[in-house]
Amino acid sequence: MGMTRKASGIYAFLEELRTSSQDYQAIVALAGNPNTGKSTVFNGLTGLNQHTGNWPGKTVVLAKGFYRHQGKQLALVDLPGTYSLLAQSVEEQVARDFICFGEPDAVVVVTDATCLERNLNLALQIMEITSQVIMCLNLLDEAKRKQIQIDREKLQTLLGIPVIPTIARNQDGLDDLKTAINRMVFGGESAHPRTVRYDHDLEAALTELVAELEASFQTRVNPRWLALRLLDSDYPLVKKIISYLNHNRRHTLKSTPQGVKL
Ligand SMILES: Nc1nc2c(ncn2[C@@H]2O[C@H](COP(=O)(O)OP(=O)(O)OP(=O)(O)O)[C@@H](O)[C@H]2O)c(=O)[nH]1
Ligand SMILES: [Mg+2]
Repeated sequence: MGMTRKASGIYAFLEELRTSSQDYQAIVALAGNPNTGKSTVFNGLTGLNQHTGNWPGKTVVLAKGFYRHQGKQLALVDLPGTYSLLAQSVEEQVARDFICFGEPDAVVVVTDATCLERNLNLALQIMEITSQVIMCLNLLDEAKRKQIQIDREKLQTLLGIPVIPTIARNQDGLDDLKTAINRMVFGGESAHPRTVRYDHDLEAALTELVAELEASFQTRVNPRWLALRLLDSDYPLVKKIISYLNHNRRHTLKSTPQGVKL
């Protein structure tokens, strides 16, 4: 992916990661609601091989680390806890920007098995952006204590993404998580996340816009999600999307999506 001449935000962060002394073959993001055990998973995976720093230009602290599994070296980024990616807070913006424009090779969404329903909101939003998603179903010991049983197989089938049960505090399941990540990133095993469908008029507009985006840009971000956000008219985000798309331009646009100034 190209870099802006004067890198800022996500591009500055990626530049910093790229030029760090550590080699890596893939970038994995850890996302999730606050307090679901993301940092515990992060620490379990990276051990002491980690650094924290500020997100360039914002006062959000972000940890990045590295680990090795089955001969592969991976970089892991511990994103701020968020309930949504329809970003209002700075934390939400940072998490969203990383997932959308950082093009991580996989996103692990860490969920709290004791209140899965609330956590699914963010999981579904991430699944709209990328098909490279794995769910880490954490705090299973707490769920068990509260006599909550989760049918993992069914959840996996319904969502269309791998679901890995963990008790991160005891390191339980973290090896399985690492293997699932490698399978997705290096084994070419893509997930097929369930698609959220909207009403007829919106779907019709989306079909048109998605075709245009696909013809003009090569992106790892789902064009359907980009089209949805362009239709949202969230102007600061639209500006970021345009800048991102300009990095991924296939050829000069003959026409622009309606209402969007390039
Ligand atoms: N019982 C139990 N506790 C856990 C588990 N995983 C994490 N915890 C605990 O849950 C608390 C929150 O964990 P963190 O890793 O800080 O959660 P986080 O998602 O990084 O939180 P934020 O960064 O604030 O969003 C800590 O006290 C952990 O020790 C687990 O599987 N079982
Ligand atoms: Mg944390």
